[in-house]
Amino acid sequence: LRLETKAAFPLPLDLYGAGRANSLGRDLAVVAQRDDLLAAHAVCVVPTVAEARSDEVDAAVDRAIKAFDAWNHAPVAQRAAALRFAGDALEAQLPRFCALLVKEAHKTWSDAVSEVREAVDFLRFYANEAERIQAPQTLPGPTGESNTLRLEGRGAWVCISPWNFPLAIFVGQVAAALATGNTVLAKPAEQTPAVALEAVKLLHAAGIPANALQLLHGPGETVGAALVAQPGVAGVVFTGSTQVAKIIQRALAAKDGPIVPLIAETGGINAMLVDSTALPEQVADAVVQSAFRSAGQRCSALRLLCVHEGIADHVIEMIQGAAKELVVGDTADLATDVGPLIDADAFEGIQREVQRLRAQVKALLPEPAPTAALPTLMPPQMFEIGAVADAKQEIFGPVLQVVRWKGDPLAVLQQINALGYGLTLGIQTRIDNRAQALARAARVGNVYVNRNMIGAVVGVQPFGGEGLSGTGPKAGGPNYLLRFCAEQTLTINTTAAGGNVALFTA
Ligand code: UN1
Repeated sequence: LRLETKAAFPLPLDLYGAGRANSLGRDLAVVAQRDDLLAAHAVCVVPTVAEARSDEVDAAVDRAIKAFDAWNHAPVAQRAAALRFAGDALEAQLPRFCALLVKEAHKTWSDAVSEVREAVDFLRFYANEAERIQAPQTLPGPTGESNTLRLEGRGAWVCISPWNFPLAIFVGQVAAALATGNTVLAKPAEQTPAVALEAVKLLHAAGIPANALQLLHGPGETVGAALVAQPGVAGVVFTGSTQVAKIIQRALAAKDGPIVPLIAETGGINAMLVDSTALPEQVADAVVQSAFRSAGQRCSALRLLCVHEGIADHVIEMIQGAAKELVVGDTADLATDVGPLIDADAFEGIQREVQRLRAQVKALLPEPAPTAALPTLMPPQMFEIGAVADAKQEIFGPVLQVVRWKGDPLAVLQQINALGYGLTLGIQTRIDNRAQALARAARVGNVYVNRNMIGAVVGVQPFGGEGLSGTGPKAGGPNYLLRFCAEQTLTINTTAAGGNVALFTA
C-alpha cells in the first residue's frame, strides 16, 4: 500500500478555495509574482500576424533546405547553447509571456505560469539530450575495424502545433528539431499566432539562424497542407486531432520520393478507474483538476470517470460540491479557475455534444446559463452514462462522463482499452498489486496512480500515447530526439595502412 502525501486536504468544498495547493506549486508562483504578472498584463498588446501566401511557403521551404547543412554541421554544443540561452531569456520574461497566454489563449494565470515553465524545461532538456545522443558512440567490432555510430539531423522539418499549449508544445517541437540539427518550418495554430511569433523572436535573438527557424501562419487546410506536400520536407511533427494526423499521414504517403516520418500526438478518451478502496477526497480532487482545469482543453484531460458502485454516490456528491466552488469567468482575473473555451467554433462543437448528452442521459450538474459578456464560457458539466463503450468520442472541453461499475476492474480496463485511444489513465485504489496489474494491462502512454492525470513534467513524465492517441515517441523523454535523427554507422578497416596494404603491394 502506497499513498501520496496528498491524502489529507481540506475537502470537499475547498478544493479550489483558500487551501488550494497542487503538486507543481503553480498557484503559489502566481501569488508570488502577482504584481509582475498584473503589470505585464496591463501593457500586453497581442500582435497581429499575416497569413503566409503559397509562394512564401515555397520560398521558406527552399531556404530551410539550403540552411540545413550549415546548421546540422554546427557543433551540437553550439545549438544546445542557443537553446539554453533562449530558455534563460524565456524564464526572465515569464510575466510577459504569461500575459500573452492569458490574453491570446484565455489561459488562467496558474496554467500560464506552468506553461512558460514547461517551455523553459523543453529548451533545457532537449539541449542536454542532443548533446548526450549526438556524441559519437564507439561500438564493439571485430579486431582490425573501428565502428562508430553518429546521429545527425534529417533535414527541414514541418512543426504543426496546437492552440491549447501555444507556447510549450510549439517550443517543444521546434527545440527538439533544432537541437538535433534540423531546420524548422513552424506552423502554429491559427488561434494563437502571437505567442508563436514572440517565441520565434526570442529564439532568433538567442542565436538560432533566421533560415533555420521560419514561422508560417495560416490555416492547416491551406498553409499546413502546402508545407506537408512540399517534396523536400524531411519530417513532420504534429500535435492536434487524430483526424488531422491521419490526413497528414495520407498526404505524406501519397508523395513521390522518400518515406517521410510523422511524429503525431493526438487525442484521448482518457479514463480514471476508481475502485471501492479509493479515498473519495483524493478522487474528487484528482477529478476536478484533471477534468475541469484548463477548461478540459488538454489532450491528457480526464473524460471518463469509471467509479465503483460502492462509493459512486459519495464521490459524485463530492465532485458536484467541488465543481460548484470553481470560479468560472474571465482569466484576466487571478481568482478564475475555469476560463472561456478557445473560440466560438470549439464552443459550438462541444455544446452540440452536451445537448445530445443532456437529451439522452442523466445530468449530474445543473445546466449553466449563458454568459452574455463571455459567450464561449462553459462551466463544468457532468453526465452519467450507462457503459464505457457509450463514450464514443473525445469532447475537448470541461465535460465529464461518469459510469458506475462492479465486479472485476480488469474487465472495465479492457473496455477502456477497446475505445482505441491510449493516452492517459488514472487509477485510484489502495491495493498496490491491483494498481500494478491494471497499469500493465492498460494500453496507454501515461498512467497516474492516486493523483491527477494532467501536467506531465518534462524529463519526469515523458508524455504521449499510442493507437488513436499518436505515434510516440514521448515528448520530454529520453527517446524523443532519436526520431528527429538519421543514424549513420562508420566502419573503418584499421588494418589497411598496415598488413593489408603491405600484402597488396608486396
Ligand atoms: C496536450 O494537451 O496536448 O500532461 C498535451 C499535460 C501536458 C501535456 C498535454 N504536459 O497536461
